[in-house]
Amino acid sequence: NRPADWWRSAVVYQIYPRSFCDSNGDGIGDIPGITSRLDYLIDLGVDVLWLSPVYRSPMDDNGYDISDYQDVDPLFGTLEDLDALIAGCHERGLRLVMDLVVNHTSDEHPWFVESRDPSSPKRDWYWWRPARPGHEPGTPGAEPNNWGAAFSGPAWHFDETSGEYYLHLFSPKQPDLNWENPEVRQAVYAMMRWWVDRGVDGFRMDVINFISKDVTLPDGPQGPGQPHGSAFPGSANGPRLDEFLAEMNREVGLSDQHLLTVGEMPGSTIEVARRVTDPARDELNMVFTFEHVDLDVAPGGLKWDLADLPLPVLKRNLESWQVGLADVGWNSLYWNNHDQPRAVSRFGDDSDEHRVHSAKTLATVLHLHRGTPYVYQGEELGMTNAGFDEIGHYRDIESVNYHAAALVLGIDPETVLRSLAVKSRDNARTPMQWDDTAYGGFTTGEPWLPVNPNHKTINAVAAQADPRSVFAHYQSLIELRHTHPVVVDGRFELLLPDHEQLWVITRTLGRDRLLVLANCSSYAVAAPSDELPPLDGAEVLLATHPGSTGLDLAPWESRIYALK
Ligand code: TEU
Ligand code: CA
Repeated sequence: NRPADWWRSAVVYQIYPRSFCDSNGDGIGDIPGITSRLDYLIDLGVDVLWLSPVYRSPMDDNGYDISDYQDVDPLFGTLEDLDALIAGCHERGLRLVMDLVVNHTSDEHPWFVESRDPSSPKRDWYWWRPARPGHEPGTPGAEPNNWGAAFSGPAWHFDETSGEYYLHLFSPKQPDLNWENPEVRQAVYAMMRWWVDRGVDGFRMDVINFISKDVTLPDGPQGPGQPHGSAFPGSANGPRLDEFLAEMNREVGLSDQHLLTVGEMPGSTIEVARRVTDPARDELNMVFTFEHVDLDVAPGGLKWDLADLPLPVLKRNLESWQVGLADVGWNSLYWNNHDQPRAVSRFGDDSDEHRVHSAKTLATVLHLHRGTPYVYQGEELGMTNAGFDEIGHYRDIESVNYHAAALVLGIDPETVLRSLAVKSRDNARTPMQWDDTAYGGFTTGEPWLPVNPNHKTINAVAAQADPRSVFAHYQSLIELRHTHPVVVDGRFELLLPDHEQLWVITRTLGRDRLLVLANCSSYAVAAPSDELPPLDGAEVLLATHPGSTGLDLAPWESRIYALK
């Protein structure tokens, strides 16, 4: 029931279950809540639902630390609830993609519990290493190596049971699986087949380029004053990545069954993506690159070290991926997810004056690139960053740990709070804003994370009633993709690459030629007519400012033209 390559013309909607819709008043979103909102997704027009983890988990990293891959955590509901959601999707023509988190498990997974016994047959399912006294992780000359973990601290944790250390690239409660061990790989494939048999239509694969590491576990670069070295490049994009992905594809029937597969690949390059998404290699359909969401970082700094981002730098990065994958493979397209701040606050202008236009224009630009677009819950409403101004509001382990570590490093609290306000993952995790009632209609209880007070005006009910809403604009973009092959397959070209305010692209397929003219700034700008194709007589397919036709563009004004 899945045609070949169906995912090339699809639009994927990501749901972070904890924050989408609470059906039982405990303040935490759940699976029955999602099922109750499927008609909203049909109204938006999306084709696929990517569900962030709902598996049994201690919730150290909000479900990306899994203790049972084949059961649903009671917080989110039951396996029967999930079967009902899958059925609810399929009867509406929606497809459901699960989040596959297999670079690591929870430390409470039975596999790891068993592995802690040095004599158990599962000892080699994880990365266990000794460290000589005086060379403990985090000390100069650290053993097994100098890697730091993504959520602060060393990437090695001491285990009393065996007196050895285990590797965790994320929290100590997320031990890395050893994919060099064929037993690990077969256990993962068996679990994947179990989900495919249950009716899922694909997988989003969490940090999947980390499953192949440099098995010598070499030290990473360590700047002066940095307590740990980088886990890159040793922990990712290793020599067996293609081998493992091709084996997974064969063993699970990913290509045979036309399943949608998207690999999340922090630190991957276009060169890796060309290999991994090459259809002839039967590995994955597409990957999530991190290059464009790592651009607004001070050189050599962490995500918290803020830097401005000139538009030409952003434009050229997306262009490089368009060009790099034009003749082989396929792109994913995203501004947001549960790990990134809200696009309209980060790349747009979330002031009352410009929020709607900038959200629409950012969507127009992204959705007119070549690839499969991903819409993150609330992005279609123009939801904004959280606006938290005290550490007590934050819940995310990455943010809370960074705050503590930064204070120890002597960084002043105001700077830390400023960094969190701009980049914390909690910015994307405030509850979905359904209506203007208490807690935005997300819950009848106390929400696990504060609801943004702007839900009074930014909410789904208001948006669905307003033909000029961001929601309506996303509906039009999705409809355009479903009705115009040039949007899916047209050759991409970036015009005026160095212009600081204008983002101008064309898409060409046979005689069909679209042009996007976008003012991605909060200032009016005059587009240089001599550097644009002739626009007179061209049809405007979608515009933020209907009726506005001249080349003097208002702040955040954009138009999609069908050229003659
Ligand atoms: O994210 C991978 C990842 O690298 C992100 O943690 C990213 O580097 C960071 O959040 C940016 O600040 C995946 C999941 O999407 C994320 O939610 C998990 O925390 C992580 O893997 C571990 O499973
Ligand atoms: Ca609930």
